[in-house]
Amino acid sequence: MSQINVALIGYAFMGRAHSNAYRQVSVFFTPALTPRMKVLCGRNRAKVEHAARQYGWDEASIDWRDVIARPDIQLIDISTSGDSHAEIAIAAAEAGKAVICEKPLARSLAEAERMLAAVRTARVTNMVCHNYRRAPAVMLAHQLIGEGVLGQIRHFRGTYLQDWLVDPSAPRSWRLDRAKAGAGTLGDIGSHVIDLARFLVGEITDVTGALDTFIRERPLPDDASTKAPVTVDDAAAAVVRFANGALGTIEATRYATGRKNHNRFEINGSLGSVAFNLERMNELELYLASDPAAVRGFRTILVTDPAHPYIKAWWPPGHTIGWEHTFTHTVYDLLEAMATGTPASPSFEDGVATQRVMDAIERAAAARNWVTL
Ligand code: SOE
Repeated sequence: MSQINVALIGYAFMGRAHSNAYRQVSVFFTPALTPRMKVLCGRNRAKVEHAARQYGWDEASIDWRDVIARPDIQLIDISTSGDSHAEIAIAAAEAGKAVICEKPLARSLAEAERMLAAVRTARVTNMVCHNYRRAPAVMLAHQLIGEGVLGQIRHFRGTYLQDWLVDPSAPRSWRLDRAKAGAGTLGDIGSHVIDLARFLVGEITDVTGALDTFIRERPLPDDASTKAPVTVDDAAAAVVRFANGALGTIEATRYATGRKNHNRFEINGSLGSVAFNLERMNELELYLASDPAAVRGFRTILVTDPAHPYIKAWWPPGHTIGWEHTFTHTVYDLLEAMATGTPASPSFEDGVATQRVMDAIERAAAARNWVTL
């Protein structure tokens, strides 16, 4: 088993989640490549040094360009705010490094396309971190749909509901600034729903939608007495058509009072349906029209059996797993892709496809019409 050196840029929420994944992956899985947690990189020296010690990285750095230039680094992980994704990813690709980038891939479709061009030219492994593909219950839904168990897919109904902006005094973080984030709720969590829709049902061909910003100014994070404008959407709703004829709805909001991380989808096919909710992520609901009438109904599968995707590596049946495991699965699959030279998924190409749907929803919302992709 050979080793690769990883550099992670960004040490906040996602940096911590990714660090945990690199630490766990070889403890539970046997990846063909073992990741060495070599360098953690961030802008604030004291904070990044502290985080490096706490998360278990060998070194800390405050200059991502230095890190990318190092010949001993093979994988660059971008867990920064959206405004630096493109610059870092393009530099990493040009230096011949494999890249994994947090979602949404970029702030705009044009930026995402430049990132895709860079990884294509450099022929480096590339991945966008849409970790929910790798919840075992989601992967199981993907398998069932692939095997035709649900028949012809007619509906995708995806909602990602959070409520952390209900309070008007919640700070205007970078996620609410278009210059830094690109899009608001549509990009931050709507992109996950779009990725799941594409993963589970297929390509989206037409969209219409509406966006809204309910609270237009908020206090700055480090100066509560100063308010700054919110320049992104707070909520997004879209109706979409898929190439295979399915009809879908996508809703994302940070104003769903009481909903914390309610990433839920339901898919209805001619032979059955599945439903998943991240807040009960060890379960998949399945309905099969072929069941005997007397017992027909949605059943809840506890997706913790060794027969289920990824579960063999963890605990005995019924010993549930959590949100952070989706990142470990993502890193495991990325390492396997690097080892075998096969494309990682979702790739930057998928990231661009998702970005194209987001862009179309924004255009449809602005023009109040349908947009064909
Ligand atoms: C915040 O809305 C956030 O952390 C997103 O940025 C993540 O992608 C999502 O998985 C959970 O919510």
